[in-house]
Parts: sequence; C-alpha cells; structure tokens
Amino acid sequence: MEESLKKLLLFGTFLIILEVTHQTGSTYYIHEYILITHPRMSWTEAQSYCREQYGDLATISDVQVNSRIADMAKDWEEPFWIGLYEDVNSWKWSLMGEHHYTGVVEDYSQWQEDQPDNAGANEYCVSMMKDGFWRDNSCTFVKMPLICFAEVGFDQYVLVTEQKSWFEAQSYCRQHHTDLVSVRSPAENQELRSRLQADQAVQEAWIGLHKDPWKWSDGSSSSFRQWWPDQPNNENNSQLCATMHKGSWDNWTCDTEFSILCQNITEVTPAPPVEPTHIGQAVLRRTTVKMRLQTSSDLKESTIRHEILQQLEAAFHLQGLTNIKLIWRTLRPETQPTKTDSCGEKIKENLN
Ligand SMILES: [Ca+2]
Ligand SMILES: [Ca+2]
Repeated sequence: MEESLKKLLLFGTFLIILEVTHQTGSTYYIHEYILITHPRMSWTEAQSYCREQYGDLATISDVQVNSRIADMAKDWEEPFWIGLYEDVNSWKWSLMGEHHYTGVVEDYSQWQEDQPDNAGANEYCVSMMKDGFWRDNSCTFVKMPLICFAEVGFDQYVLVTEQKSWFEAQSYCRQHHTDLVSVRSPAENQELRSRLQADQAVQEAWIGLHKDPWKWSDGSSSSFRQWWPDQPNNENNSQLCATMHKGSWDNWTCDTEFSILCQNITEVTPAPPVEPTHIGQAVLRRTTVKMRLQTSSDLKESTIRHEILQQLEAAFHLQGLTNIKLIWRTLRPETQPTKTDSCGEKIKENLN
C-alpha cells in the first residue's frame, strides 16, 4: 500500500470508493462504499452522519461485495460500523390478519421479569410457562409442546404435547389448524395458562410471538450475513449493532465508537439518443464550396474578401442558419497537364 494512502487511513476522513452496478432494464445503480476512519462515532451518530453526507450506513448484500469491501479496507486494523442492527421491538404474531386483532389491547405482552433477554443472541421465538409468563427461546434448538389456534372447530385452543421447535410448531399448526396461538388480552393469557396447568406433563409451550432480529439501516431486505464463527454473541444482552473487521462481522454495544462504512447509491437512467437535426448537421460539418464570382473588384484585396463573407453570412441568416462560420480557403493554382509527360511517353513506347 502506498505511504500516502496509509497516512490517509490514520489521519484522514475517508478511504476509497468501490463501485458496484445493478442493472434493471436501462436503469442502473452505482453503489459507492466510503470508509470513514476518523472521527470515530457511535452507531446512531454514524447512521446520522452517513444519511447527511452520503445515503446511509452500508448494506452488504452478498459475498462478492463483502470481499471487495474487505479488500478495500485490508490495511485498516480496526472494526467499522455497517448498517446492520437488531430491532428489539420487532415482535410480531405468526397469525396475520387485522380482524384477529380488532378491539384488543395493542401490543399486549406478559413477559417474565428479565425477559426477553436474547441469551446467546439467538432467542427470537416466545413460549408461555406454566405460570402464564413469557420468555424468549431459540427457535431451532429448543423443543417443547405448543398451543395452536383453530378458527373453526370445537375448541379454538389446541394444546399439542409433542416436542417441536418453534418452526416445526408453526408448520404443524398451519397444517392442522389455523396457526400458532396469538395472546391478545389478559383474559386470553389466563385461559391459556389454565390449559397448561391442566396438563401435568407440560411445563412450557410455544405461542405465536417471534421476530426477525437483524435489519438494515436503509430498509433493504438482504438476508446475507458474514458473522465470525462465535458471533453474534450479544454479550451482556446489550450488543445490538454490527461491525465488520477483517471481512467478518461481530455485534457490539451501539454506544462504542468506531470508524464507519457509508454507502451512496446513485440511480442512472441513460437519456435516449437524440436524432441530429439539419441545423445540427450543418454546424458539425465542414464544407468546402467552389464559387464563381463575377465582379470587377480585386478579390486579392482582403477588405473585399471580408465583405463578400459578410454578405454570404447575412444570406445564410435569412435562411435560418445562424450558427455558421465562413472562411476563405486558399487553393493551389491548377496546373495543365502537358502532352509530353513521362506517363504519356511510356504508353507510346509500349504501343511501338
Ligand atoms: Ca430468554
Ligand atoms: Ca459480539
């Protein structure tokens, strides 16, 4: 790496721009990534800075872009913020449909104290315990019974005692009933709690609450991730923002001050080709015209020659040709071929 670029990395504001284009029809997008090494900022400050100065914090949407950015920043030893963050308030019910939630307490919840804690940074699905309180659990590693909701049938709550992961539970309920159960009110929570307490074998069961944890600052839906093997670990339940370092990602407390990676996306729509007009062609073309002038004036006089050009230009203006330039061109005097040139003599010799 050049010395000057190293200095820029250490003391300067930004590093380098990387361009990637995506084409849709004739429109394409130029993606620029800008690494700001100084000053260092919290993730929230970084987001504001990038939105003011460029477009947003960077979204890294595939392995090629990730490698190019890693390569661009290979001499920068510190982690830098990217646009990925964990949206802690993105809980939603598996069962969709507005009519199902009309007239109920908005965002009703019954979390156990200290929950949700996202232990191990992989708890994105929710269960109800025998005492009626909720906690977040791993959607894939933890298996337990489940409660389905049945829109039609004898009983709208169906306790299934088979041990399933949350995703298996969701599939089961959607296949055999309507969906995993939504808990919309204290009365409904109380009813479900009594169902759990009625079954001695059941300690805890999945309900329909879950979340898509990681989101991009620019709203992009890319699911590409490049975490280090032991990340994201959500140390102390406080690491909600993502950095990149040596090509892989880690989650950190968002208040930590790091360098930042911004992006700027420019939409380019090429203008349609313009058909040249007659006037345009005349302007662009240089034309030599031979003219026979009948005059008693001396055409070797420069004032006379200038006056003739002025009169010709005035005539063109009347025809609508305004952007033209006329100049005299000096021609070499024409020479008359002689009858005894070398070519003629050769022909004569051959004939003899
Ligand atoms: Ca938990
Ligand atoms: Ca971490």
